[in-house]
Amino acid sequence: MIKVTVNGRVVEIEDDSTLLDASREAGVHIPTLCYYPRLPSHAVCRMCLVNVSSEARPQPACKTKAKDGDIIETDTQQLIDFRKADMQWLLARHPNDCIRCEVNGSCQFQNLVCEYQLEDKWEKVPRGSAEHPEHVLTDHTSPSIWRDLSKCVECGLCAEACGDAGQQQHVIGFAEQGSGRIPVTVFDKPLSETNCISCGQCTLVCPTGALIETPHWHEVVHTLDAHRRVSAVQVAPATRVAISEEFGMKPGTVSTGRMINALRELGFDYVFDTNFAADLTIMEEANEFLTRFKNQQQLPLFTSCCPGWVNWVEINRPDLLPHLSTTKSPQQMHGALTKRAAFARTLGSEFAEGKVEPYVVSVMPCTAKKDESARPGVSGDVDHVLTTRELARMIKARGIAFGALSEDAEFDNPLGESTGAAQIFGASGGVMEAVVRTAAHLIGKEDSMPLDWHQLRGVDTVIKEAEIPGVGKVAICNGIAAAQQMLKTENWRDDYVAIEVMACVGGCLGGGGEPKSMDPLILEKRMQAIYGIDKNAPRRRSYENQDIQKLYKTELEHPNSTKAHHLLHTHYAA
Ligand code: HC1
Ligand code: SF4
Repeated sequence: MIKVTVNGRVVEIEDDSTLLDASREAGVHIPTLCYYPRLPSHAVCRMCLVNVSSEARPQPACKTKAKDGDIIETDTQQLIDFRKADMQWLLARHPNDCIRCEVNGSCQFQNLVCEYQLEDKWEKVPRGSAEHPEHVLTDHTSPSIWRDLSKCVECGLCAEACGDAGQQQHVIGFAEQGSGRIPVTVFDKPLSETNCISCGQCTLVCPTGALIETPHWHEVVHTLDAHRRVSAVQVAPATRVAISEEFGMKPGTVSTGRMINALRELGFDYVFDTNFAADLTIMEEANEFLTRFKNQQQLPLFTSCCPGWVNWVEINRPDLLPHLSTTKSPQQMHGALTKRAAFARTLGSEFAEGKVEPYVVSVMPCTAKKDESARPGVSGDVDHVLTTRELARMIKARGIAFGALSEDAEFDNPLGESTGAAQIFGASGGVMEAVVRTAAHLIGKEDSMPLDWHQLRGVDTVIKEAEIPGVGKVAICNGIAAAQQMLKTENWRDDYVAIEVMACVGGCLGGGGEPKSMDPLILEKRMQAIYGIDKNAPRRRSYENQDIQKLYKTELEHPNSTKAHHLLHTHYAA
């Protein structure tokens, strides 16, 4: 440990801490635009410049390591003037149409302009217009991600998140030098024509509205307001452990009940749980795996509920498509059941026969789920996909006091019951653990196998593995970069019988549609909340879900039946 003094306060910090860590420890706030806890600091925005006694000149606090005995000053007039001048320059290049911007109220740049009370008084120099008018600034071609580079503050975080430090897709990189610097795609292609997998990690780190999820919430609000259609919403496992952050609650706060109540206040007629379909996915996928295992075909089986991963395989490794599970993702299963089966039937023959369709919305922590809902073969089963952030925007727009809502509420049925196994889908390793729990039952080894597979959990390990007695080794790729790393090894085909891949580190709880957070431990906190729900669940294996058992009896016959295949399985295309 070392001791430093920040604005007169002495604090003790870890040896390799930065000046920014020291300031935070001292309760001193320093503004940042290009800093994000899980990415390397590159100190380009200069907002965090501070004076430090061991250096002759001001240093960027996000990148500079603190030394024992340092005296740090963050608030001299010179530093404040420098920050203001820097922001003034950015303001002159910004469109400032905040009033209708999707991130109005949660934009780091807007917050700083307001805090420092800057006027938009310099001559405007719009992005891309002067030296390099050829760059495409607005791009709405992707079903998942919108770009508006007129709002870019050149922090570089999108390129980091998409590049070596993050997803390793390298779809976004910087072009030009100096004041014309701009993040572009290869050859300035629209995003829909690039190798973008729609993971949304670039939107998660963008401090402004330059990169956002393709917004659906306006249409959802208008459809609900008109109240002409019977409406149903499903909510993903990772949303309930993160949405509280949007309303100032402690990270890791579980808000299942508040969220259900908010969705009812927004006007949804039925509030269902994606977790129901996660249990059903397990029934189909565990049986699919055991059939492949018996026949020793198409092994290892890759999970396919992460659309970012499916996109990656289709774009980069179509030879692996036969390894993907054909089981639909829970989002799409739930949509199909709501629109065309179990639920539609409860509404009467008009609905069951498809003459009238319920309006179906899903709330997901993921931007790629928008993309997935438009895939050939499943398109139309989910009408609109909202990210966790968009749901929070809707709740705020309607003035619903989320924190004051009761936690006491239940999902509607028949598509609302679920087990702990479904809940852990939201964490990296969770899908595999859920498969193993039910597969153990199917092969008669439930009593000799553990329920908790701690080797498969956690956010820090890139590739996790476990030996399933009598079956073989399974692996978890924690992020798309981990999957790429595994596929470069020689032996993955022989080493494993099944592999789970989630494109975002941490799994869906780290998804590109989750609340933006500067908490370095945010993934751990959300993960703890997920396993807490599982631990306290009365049933923790998917096959124990009573409503799923009923569904097989009344409609689907048995897992992987012809009927189940028709409704619950899909295909992939290169
Ligand atoms: Fe996920 Fe899934 S777990 S993909 O991570 O299989 O998005 O939360 O809803 O579909 O259930 C996401 C989360 C989610 C699906 C499920
Ligand atoms: Fe890169 Fe993912 Fe953003 Fe696409 S969505 S540009 S792959 S970070």
